[in-house]
Amino acid sequence: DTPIRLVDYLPPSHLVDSVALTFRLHPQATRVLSQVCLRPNPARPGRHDLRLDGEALRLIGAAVDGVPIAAMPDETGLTLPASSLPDGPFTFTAEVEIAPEANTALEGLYMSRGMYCTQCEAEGFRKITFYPDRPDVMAPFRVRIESDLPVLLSNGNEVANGPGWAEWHDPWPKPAYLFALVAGDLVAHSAGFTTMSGRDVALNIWVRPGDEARCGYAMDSLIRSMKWDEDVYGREYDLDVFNIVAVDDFNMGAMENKGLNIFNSKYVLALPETATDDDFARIEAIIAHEYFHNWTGNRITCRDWFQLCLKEGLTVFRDQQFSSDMRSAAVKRIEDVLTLRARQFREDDGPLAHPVRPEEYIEINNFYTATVYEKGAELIGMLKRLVGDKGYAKALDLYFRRHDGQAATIEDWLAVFEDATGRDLSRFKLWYSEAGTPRLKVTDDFRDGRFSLHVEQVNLPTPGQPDKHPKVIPIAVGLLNPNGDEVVPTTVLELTETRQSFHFDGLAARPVPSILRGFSAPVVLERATTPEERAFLLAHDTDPFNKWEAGRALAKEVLARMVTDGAQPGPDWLDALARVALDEALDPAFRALALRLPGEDDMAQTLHAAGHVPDPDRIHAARQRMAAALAERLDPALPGLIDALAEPGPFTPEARAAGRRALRLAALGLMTRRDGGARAAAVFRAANNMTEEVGALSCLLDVGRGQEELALFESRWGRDRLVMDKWFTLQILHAAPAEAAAKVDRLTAHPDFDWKNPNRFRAVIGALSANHAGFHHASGAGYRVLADWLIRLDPLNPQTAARMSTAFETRARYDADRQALMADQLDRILAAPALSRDLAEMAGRMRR
Ligand code: B3K
Ligand code: ZN
Repeated sequence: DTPIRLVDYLPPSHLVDSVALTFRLHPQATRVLSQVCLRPNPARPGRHDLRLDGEALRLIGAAVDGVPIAAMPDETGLTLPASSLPDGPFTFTAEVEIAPEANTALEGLYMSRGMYCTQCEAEGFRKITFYPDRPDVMAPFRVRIESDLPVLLSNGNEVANGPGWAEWHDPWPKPAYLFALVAGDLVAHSAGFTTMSGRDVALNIWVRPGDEARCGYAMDSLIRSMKWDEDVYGREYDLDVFNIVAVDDFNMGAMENKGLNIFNSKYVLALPETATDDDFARIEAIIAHEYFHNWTGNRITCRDWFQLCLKEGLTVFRDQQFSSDMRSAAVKRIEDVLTLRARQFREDDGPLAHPVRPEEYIEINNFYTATVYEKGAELIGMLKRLVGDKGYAKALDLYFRRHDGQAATIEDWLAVFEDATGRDLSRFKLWYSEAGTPRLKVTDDFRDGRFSLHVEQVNLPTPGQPDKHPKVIPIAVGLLNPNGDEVVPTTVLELTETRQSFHFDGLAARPVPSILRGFSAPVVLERATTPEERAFLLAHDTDPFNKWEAGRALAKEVLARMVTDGAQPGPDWLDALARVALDEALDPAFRALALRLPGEDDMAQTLHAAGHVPDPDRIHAARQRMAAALAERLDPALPGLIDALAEPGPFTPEARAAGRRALRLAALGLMTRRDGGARAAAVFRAANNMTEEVGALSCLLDVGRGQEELALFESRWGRDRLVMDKWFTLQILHAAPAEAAAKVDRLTAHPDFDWKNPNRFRAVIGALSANHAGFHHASGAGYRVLADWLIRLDPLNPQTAARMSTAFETRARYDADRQALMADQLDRILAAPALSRDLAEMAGRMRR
């Protein structure tokens, strides 16, 4: 397969003025009739062939302006020679047959437990009919669905219906990747919203009968999102109806199809008894994310798939803003940075590193990555910091005004900021084209009242990019007096060169700097500092992110020493952490985050960066000892903490209550290491919500107990798919390192292990790679069982198989034996017969 390159972009040969589709639904033989009105694109002068994408379609017949044509499709589509086409507007009609029931890839039109649904992003529409399937071809769609199923949905507004059919019209021109169709035996949880200009919008969340009582939180999140986008961005909804459908078989989280968002049911359905606080937070964020796409993605879309971050980075940034407004901004920022480091820094550090705007791909579905999404969002955050809140608001207004209805590029996006603020962003643009996480080396000195920070940026090579340039890096800094008061409030320093010094004058004493406040740039800060200084910042920093970060850095240093020299954690760290954990003046959610020990994969990454070869077993053992030491230090306070944090009254999913539960469970985890699990077993039995049920069970499994509770859980929830996913995951996640692979074998033999369901597959196989010491067990059994399952899944569902193969991306960190074992498995994958393009690209990049 040859790569597609950004430099080869050409505007489409033809534009589409309108599309009319008729679907005669049938599980094995759905007929799709299409009528596409096209005309030559004035931006591509001359006469051109028309290429229509189409895959796995049985062509029944096609015509141009009503005259049948003898068309012979190839593997990927159909070419209509220029000579056969009128030089003005014309209509292409076609009838094709497809088999949704046989579609296991879950891309295009497929079936999930008796219901028809679609997933077209990025290139799934070509599995539905022949069409110029590229995002810069936008058209209004009219859709007729014929089926005996009671609920028939498509994009836009419903214009007519009758027994066995319905017609939909979407007036907003859109690319084919935003097309959607749903047909099924569904019921709606409904509500309404009046927009700021007075338009009444019907809101429906469509689910299987029986699930309608689980939609309340998603609906509430949707209404808050709609209001927030009006208040903060001035963006209003633009159709009479907004439909959301929950689907059990879905490759990702959700999809922003115009007016008809399709969701993995996991991110819609929630009751206190079935969903954890994390589930509630994710539902809120994903509902918001997909809704926000209506403007950043749908009204303004991407010119080509290289521009994916234009919609994804911006929309992630917007959903992060929304969640921080709904919840605690400090806690949200810490959680986002934890994810960024765990997923994006990891990606940037290995063979899969790529720029936020990639320059080539083989399979675009492989580029829905943490780099495009999460680093893409960080770039927006940096831009906002550089131009200020007012400049950002002006730029966004201009963006919506200038590009509404268009398929835009990163150049367009940056030009809007330049035009709105007068700032030259040509250097900033490097963030979009160069991969890798910059390292900042910072030293300081103090002389005659002047405090200086000397900053050097190091941009290491990444695959295909040996030479890098210095980036524009906003570094938010504050200075604290030795007594803990802030002498210099947060100031943004702009690093633009490889080396630069910044000075602060008129200081009475040497201050303690708080650097990279709020994590103002996606970089690794390297600064030799003392544990005392970290403890000081943990106690006194006024910036909540850096307060947490100081404790985090301290914990990582302590843990690193425990791994490398077998040391025990000293009293200083334990005391500093205990003070934060027990400080009633602090937000419980923040205290819970402070108590969360660094993860094992994170430690492996950190140790590797510091020049060590990480040993997964030693990291695991050291982390266990660290938890035990912390439990011992906090022992006297734990029962009181657990009692005091019990929530009186009924469960509410809001952030305050969730924060209290998080701290309570953190304390329970420590207590379990002291009392043998008695308290956790009691909390498990008394729980009236899934957060505490699963939380207490995790505490028990973590110390090798909880078998009885697991059985109880299974008998209670055996018929609930979403809850049972948790049951599967927990057992793998908490399996002892030597037992993890065998546990996968046992659970994949369980009658409820439905490997064709992506949620269930991820619940087991995905959990294995999240068990660091288990996956990397020296026997190689973890690597083998993962490869076995990827090879098995790939022919059915290449997208999910390819995504999960990223477990191997950290190969280069480990010892030669483990590296060889992983390489063997990648070779096995690469040798699999009929390997998909998706998995071939991923395994190939990781094997290089
Ligand atoms: N845009 C979709 C992701 C599509 C993934 C295609 N493989 C969901 C989202 O980011 O909102
Ligand atoms: Zn998105």
